[in-house]
Amino acid sequence: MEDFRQTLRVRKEKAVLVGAFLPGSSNDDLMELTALAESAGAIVVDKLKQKIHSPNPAFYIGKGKAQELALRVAKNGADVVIFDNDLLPRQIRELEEIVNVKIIDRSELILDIFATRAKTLQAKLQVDLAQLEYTSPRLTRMWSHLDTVTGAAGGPAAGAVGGIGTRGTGEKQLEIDRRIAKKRISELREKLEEIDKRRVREIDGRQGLFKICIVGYTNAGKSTLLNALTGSDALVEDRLFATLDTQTKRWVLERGFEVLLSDTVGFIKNLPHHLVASFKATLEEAINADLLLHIIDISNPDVVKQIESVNTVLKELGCSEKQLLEVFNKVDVVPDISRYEMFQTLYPQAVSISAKTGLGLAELTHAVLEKCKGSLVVLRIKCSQADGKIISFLRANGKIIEEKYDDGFVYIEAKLDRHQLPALKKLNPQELTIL
Ligand SMILES: Nc1nc2c(ncn2[C@@H]2O[C@H](COP(=O)(O)OP(=O)(O)OP(=O)(O)O)[C@@H](O)[C@H]2O)c(=O)[nH]1
Ligand SMILES: [Mg+2]
Repeated sequence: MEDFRQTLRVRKEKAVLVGAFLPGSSNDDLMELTALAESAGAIVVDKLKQKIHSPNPAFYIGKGKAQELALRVAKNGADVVIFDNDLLPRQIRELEEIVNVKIIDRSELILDIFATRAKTLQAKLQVDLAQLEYTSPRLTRMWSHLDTVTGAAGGPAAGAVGGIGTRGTGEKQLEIDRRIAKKRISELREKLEEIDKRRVREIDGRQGLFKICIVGYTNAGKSTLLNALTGSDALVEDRLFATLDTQTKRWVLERGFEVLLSDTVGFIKNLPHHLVASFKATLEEAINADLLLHIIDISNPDVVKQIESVNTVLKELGCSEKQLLEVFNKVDVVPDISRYEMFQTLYPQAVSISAKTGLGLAELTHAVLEKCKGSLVVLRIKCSQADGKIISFLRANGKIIEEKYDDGFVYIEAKLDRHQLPALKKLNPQELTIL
């Protein structure tokens, strides 16, 4: 049998999409899969759908449908078939035998997109790890895949992989593959742990400021909002998973009141399990945030499912108890006003904005300020007049209510975010009373 799965990349390849719908699952025209395939660079040439009662163990879809698929692939001169469903390695093999081109499932496609978008070393390592864990049992030969791993992340395993890769196939080869994969997986885990430790230190260093994290379905407008609120230039694109690396910026809510705002990787329904696991560090901003802004693309017909998926991922991350503010974005292009009004009734607290036009951003800032202020404390402090650090800390991070000078000392009454207390205490004021 020919080996199609030497690389799972789909860039510039002609793709036929397949969706099998089980009872109860929505028959959704494969819109999201189309967007995903295009995001990965493929050209969609045909789509095939089938309602099934249960997946066929050999082909997932029915045998007759698999034969029809083979004909349509041949007719379109397609290079790849992309399934909306996650397939077992056996199903991939059997389908490839009938269809004669590479078969990829939804998780592999998402992993492929992540692999192309990863920019920082951490994101690259995370994608490599997820790909190795998910994909390696599915490859008949792994060299080209391991080559991409090596190309992306580098590392000492590089030479060894290249050498062995030239030695031909067979059972023995498969065993060697598995050993290499296992070794590489543990190397990647170690490297990620190192980076993780460094990140924890960085995050500690920023302790004190109120932390807000933008979460939401991919393409909801998270990066656009970060840019609009902080004047930064995060990448904005009309494609799924434009952002893979977290960016954190300072956001001045009002004079003297600054918070940290982070943009994160977008969520998607049925996010491959391995990806959630390996992206936990990237999503640390969400895990550590004091407030989550859940950006919802209210113009999207699939908005209900998107909200559910985001809530599911937040739950998996242990964030379901966090303070959260829903933000309806893209109100400038809402297609159906009555539907939008229904959502407003369902989420009475939600703030409506257009990150693109700036509509509603003042209201959003106000709503966020209210949430932050809920955590303000009033405190009285005594410190030496010569101690400029404490005074400037309070001026920069809090609101000074009263300031008196007496006998070489300063007595200050100020409002400060509760989360900034540890940072203030580190500056060793002579007396600190919380009122
Ligand atoms: N009409 C309209 N388009 C918007 C609005 N906000 C964002 N967009 C567009 O939506 C697309 C996605 O925006 P991004 O900011 O990249 O979305 P994201 O949530 O960061 O997406 P990922 O990083 O891919 O998860 C871009 O084409 C934006 O121009 C809005 O308020 N109105
Ligand atoms: Mg983004």
